[in-house]
Amino acid sequence: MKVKFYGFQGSNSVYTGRLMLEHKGIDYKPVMLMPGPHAFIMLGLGFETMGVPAMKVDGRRVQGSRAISRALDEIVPEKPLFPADPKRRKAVQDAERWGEDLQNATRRIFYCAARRDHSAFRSLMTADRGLPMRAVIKIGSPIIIRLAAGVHRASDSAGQEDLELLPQRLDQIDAWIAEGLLGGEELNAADFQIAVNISALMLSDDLRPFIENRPAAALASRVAPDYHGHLAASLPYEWLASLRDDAAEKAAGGATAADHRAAAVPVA
Ligand SMILES: N[C@@H](CCC(=O)N[C@@H](CS)C(=O)NCC(=O)O)C(=O)O
Repeated sequence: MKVKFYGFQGSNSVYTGRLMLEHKGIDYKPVMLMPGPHAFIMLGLGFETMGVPAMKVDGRRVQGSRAISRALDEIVPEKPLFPADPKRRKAVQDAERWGEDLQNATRRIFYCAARRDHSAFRSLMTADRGLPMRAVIKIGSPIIIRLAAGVHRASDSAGQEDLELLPQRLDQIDAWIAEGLLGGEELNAADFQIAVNISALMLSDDLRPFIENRPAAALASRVAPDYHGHLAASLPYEWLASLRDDAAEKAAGGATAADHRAAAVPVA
């Protein structure tokens, strides 16, 4: 079997795809592209959209992390990414889809930070690349950031909303870990989809303090330990209010921000 895997350095969804290939023990040829021009290369190669990750398996094209997880279980049934039991399978599929929303939110937050500090973008996109690629990305980063933020609708208002929702999303991940849907003995497709994004968020000096003591952080370091790059603090202070409130409420006695919000709703 000949497998070619297309992506670019620093992408959260590409990292998910790579980890799943490695989990299956599949020998593959990585084709690492330059972010930006990758979009035209993907179309030129006959893929349906410009997005990565994607792979060719003996000439068959598979594009997108959720299509990749399904194709990998077809190709190599061992170490299944989706459990056989129908109820658990459905739960993993739903959590994986939910994880793709987290992936989109993570990308939008990243572009909001990168707009404010271009070195954050360069740090992720070139962590493992040689000098020539670093130089090209340094010159191209302002335009790539603008274009990619546009493609991914990473406006400031969208990023701010994603940060407001982050405590709820982290609580959901911690709850899934507690019930064994994530972080079990056998890793599943949702583990790979979700843990990568926790690792990505923890590259940010703004966000790491709100995540590092949670079960989600332990899952991230088990599943996705080698996300390289660094985002220095750059996000506006007020955008982190819901994370600060949530941390303060948890420190004050375990009641969650959601409990407080519910208590604040007047009962008719
Ligand atoms: N949700 C998709 C993500 C695809 C995606 O947006 N990939 C980015 C890289 S992080 C990309 O290629 N963006 C450029 C584009 O779609 O034009 C997946 O999980 O595969």
